[in-house]
Amino acid sequence: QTHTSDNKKLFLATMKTALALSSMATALFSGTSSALATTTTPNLELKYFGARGAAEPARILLALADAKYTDTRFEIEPGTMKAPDFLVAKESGELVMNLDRAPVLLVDGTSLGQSKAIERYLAKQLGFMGQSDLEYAQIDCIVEHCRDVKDAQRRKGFSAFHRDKTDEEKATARREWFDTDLPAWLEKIEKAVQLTSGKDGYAFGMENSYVDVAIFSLLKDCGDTDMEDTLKAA
Ligand SMILES: N[C@@H](CCC(=O)N[C@@H](CS)C(=O)NCC(=O)O)C(=O)O
Repeated sequence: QTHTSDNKKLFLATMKTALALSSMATALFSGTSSALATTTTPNLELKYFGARGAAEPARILLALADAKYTDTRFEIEPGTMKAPDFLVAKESGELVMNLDRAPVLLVDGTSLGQSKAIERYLAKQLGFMGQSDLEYAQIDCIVEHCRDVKDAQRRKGFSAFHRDKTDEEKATARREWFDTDLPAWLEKIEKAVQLTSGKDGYAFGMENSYVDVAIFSLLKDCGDTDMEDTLKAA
């Protein structure tokens, strides 16, 4: 079961929204990955829940490269949040490399855990990590900035998962985040990207890179409740 074209269609549709910073990511699917043409992609299987979550950037990288892979999804039962196939996979030892969690990527049968390690591996394999060790590090650097922003948002603690705050405290934290904190982060990232972008629409150099995927994930792959405010902050 491959979801490459569905993923691509979803992206093309959602990327139509105009954004300042994420105009970098608008061209995400218009280019091709140069390295892919010369690289033989191994047999890949990505195992994750039937949700975007921690696997989506990896799926995006695979879709961008038109790479074939098996997209195994542990479906979550509506209402109960239970995923019986996940429990089966966990019991059978399939998820040991991510400490009994998902995602796990199988590369010709070899198991790899940790979503960020999976993303880096795929980005490198599929030609989205630049042309040299230094470019790799520059790309990695900006991707880590995007991770810092996500971590900072989590620390702000206004999502439904945070039960230690009152609704009023959450509303205040939320307002601060979207009115002040997030715009300040994005302004800084935009300055960094101005140093690495080689062409309008690309955050690094002149073609799609892992940075475009990270920026897209940051701005366009957040939950529905945060989407409008995130886009406004951008
Ligand atoms: N740092 C790990 C975190 C993995 C993780 O926490 N996965 C969650 C889903 S996003 C999970 O499998 N939760 C189910 C469980 O722990 O039982 C990664 O990025 O891969």
